[in-house]
Amino acid sequence: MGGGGERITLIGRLKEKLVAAKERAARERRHLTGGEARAEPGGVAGRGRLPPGQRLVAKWPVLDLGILPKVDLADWRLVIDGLVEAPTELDWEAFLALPQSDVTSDVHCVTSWSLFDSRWRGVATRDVMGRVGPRPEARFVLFRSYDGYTTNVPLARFAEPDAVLAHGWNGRPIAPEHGGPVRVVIPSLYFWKSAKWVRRITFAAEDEPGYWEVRGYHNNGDPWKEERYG
Ligand SMILES: Nc1nc2c(c(=O)[nH]1)N[C@H]1C(S)=C(S)[C@@H](COP(=O)(O)O)O[C@H]1N2
Ligand SMILES: [Mo]
Repeated sequence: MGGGGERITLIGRLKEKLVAAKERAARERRHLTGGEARAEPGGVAGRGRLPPGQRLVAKWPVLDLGILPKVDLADWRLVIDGLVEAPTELDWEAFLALPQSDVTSDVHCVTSWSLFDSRWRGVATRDVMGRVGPRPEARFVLFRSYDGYTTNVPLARFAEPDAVLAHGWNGRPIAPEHGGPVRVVIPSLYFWKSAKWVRRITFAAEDEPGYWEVRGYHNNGDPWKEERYG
């Protein structure tokens, strides 16, 4: 066997180890503190800006399944389907032709780091909804990504005004390892709910737990309620 094959096997094993470690953390309910949110200067009035059990980081960590899907802009497509009036497939040009928004928000990862003040540029999920027209029966939104990852959120979370399909971060294109060309950002939920390399968004009547949700993570994932593990 050539070196390439061995390398793939090694990466496969490292990936299995990483996933196993995260599943173990979920089983042992690690990172659960039950602590109080610390008051932060400049925080939302009446509550701290750092959710319970979180600590602030200065640099944005990379976390994923260890697969970096290569998505050329020429081949990139985003499918929006399910319970909508107008199922849509967007190429890169059509995506950029949608209204573009800039939203600043904080990131809270279940592994307990938080990052303040990311400036996201992209298409607000409300504008996506305006384009496809979800039917009244649609109550959940399911994401599928180019690396095979999946995750699920209630429609109400998807529809929040600061939720965005982002292609820019702090004035630059989102780096491939952080989910570029386009990732989901839903600031009110733990970051595992924000699918990187998103390729399909499906509106549904029924909920469908995603990759981490079936491996011990909480189905809701609200950092203010410390919904880390299910
Ligand atoms: N497509 C995809 N999206 C993903 C993941 C993944 O493995 N694949 N991991 C999730 C998890 S567990 C986290 S914490 C964040 C990490 O995003 P970051 O690497 O940009 O910090 O992405 C989330 N979105
Ligand atoms: Mo994560």
